[in-house]
Amino acid sequence: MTGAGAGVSRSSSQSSSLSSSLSSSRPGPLVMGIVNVTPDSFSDGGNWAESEAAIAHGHRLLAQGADVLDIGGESTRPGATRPVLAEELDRVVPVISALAAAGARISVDTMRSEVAREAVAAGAEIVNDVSGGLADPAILDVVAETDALYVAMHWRAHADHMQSFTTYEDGVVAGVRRELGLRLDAARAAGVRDEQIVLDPGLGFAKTADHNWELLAGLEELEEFGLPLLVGASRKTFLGALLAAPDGTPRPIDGREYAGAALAVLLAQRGVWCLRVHDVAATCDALAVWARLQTGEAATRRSEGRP
Ligand code: PMM
Repeated sequence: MTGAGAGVSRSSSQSSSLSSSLSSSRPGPLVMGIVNVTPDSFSDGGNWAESEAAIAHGHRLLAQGADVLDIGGESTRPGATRPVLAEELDRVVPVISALAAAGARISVDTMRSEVAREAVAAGAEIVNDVSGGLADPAILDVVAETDALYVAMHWRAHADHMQSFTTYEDGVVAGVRRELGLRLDAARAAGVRDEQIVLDPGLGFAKTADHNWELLAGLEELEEFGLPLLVGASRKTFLGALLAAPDGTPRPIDGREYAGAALAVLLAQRGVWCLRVHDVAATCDALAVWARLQTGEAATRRSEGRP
C-alpha cells in the first residue's frame, strides 16, 4: 500500500521519508485515534483512565481503522491542572508498551522530555508535543537523539490559563504562522531534522471559536513551511458552538461526530497529513467516500482524455 498522504498531491510532496514510513491502508490523511489515559480530558476523560481499559480502547480504534494511536496522560482541556511526572509516566508507559508490542504504531501526547524519552523507549514513534517545545525545551533534545517524528503544535500557555492569551495583533493566521516558525527554529537549533517535523495549528489552544475557523480556512499559510500538517478538531468546543441549539446550548460532545467527519473530508481535500480524532470509524468512512471519489474523478478525466 502507498505511504501517508499518497494520492494527494500536496500532502505527498510534503511528506518526508520519516512521515511516509507511517502508512495508511487508504489514500489520504493518516487517522490518529485518541486514547486519553486521563481522568479529566474534556471529551472522554475518565473513560479509559485505567491501563486495561485504555489498551482495550486502543485495540477498538485499530479495528475501526486507526493508523496510529495517540496515547496521552495529561488533559489539556481549558482549566485542567497538570499531573506530576510520575503520574503521567504511570498512565502512559504501560499502555504504550502493550499496544506497541501488539504491533500498533504509537504517538505519545506529552509536553515532558522525560515522558517522551520513556515513551520512545517503550515503542512510540511520534512525540506529539502540544507545546511545540515551549513547556519543556529539553524535549527537543530527546527527539533529536531519536528517529521519532515530532508534532510541534501552536501553543501559548498551559491549560489552566491559556484562554487568557487569545489576542493576535496581526490576525490569528499570521500569529500562528510566526509563532510556529519560531518553534521550528528552536527544534532545528536543537538538532531535530526537518524530516522529523510535523506542524499543527493547535485548534482550541489559546484560540476562540472564530480563530479556529480562520485557521482552518487559512491552512495554506502553514503549508508554506513545506512540512506535513496534523489537525486536531475532533469534538472540540468550536464544533459544539457551531451546532448549538436555538437557545445557544452547545451541541453535546457525543453529537459532534458528523461535523468531524465533514471536516475530515475537507482536510483530506486540502492534503493534510494526519487527522487526530476520537471518532475513528466515522472518520474512516468519510475518508473512504472521499478517496473513492478521487478514483472516480481520475477515471472520468482519463475517459475524457484530460490530464
Ligand atoms: N488537542 C488535544 C490534545 N492533544 N495534540 C495535537 N497535536 N493537536 C491537537 O489539536 C490536540 C492534541 C485536546 O483534545 P482532547 O482533550 O480531545 O485530546
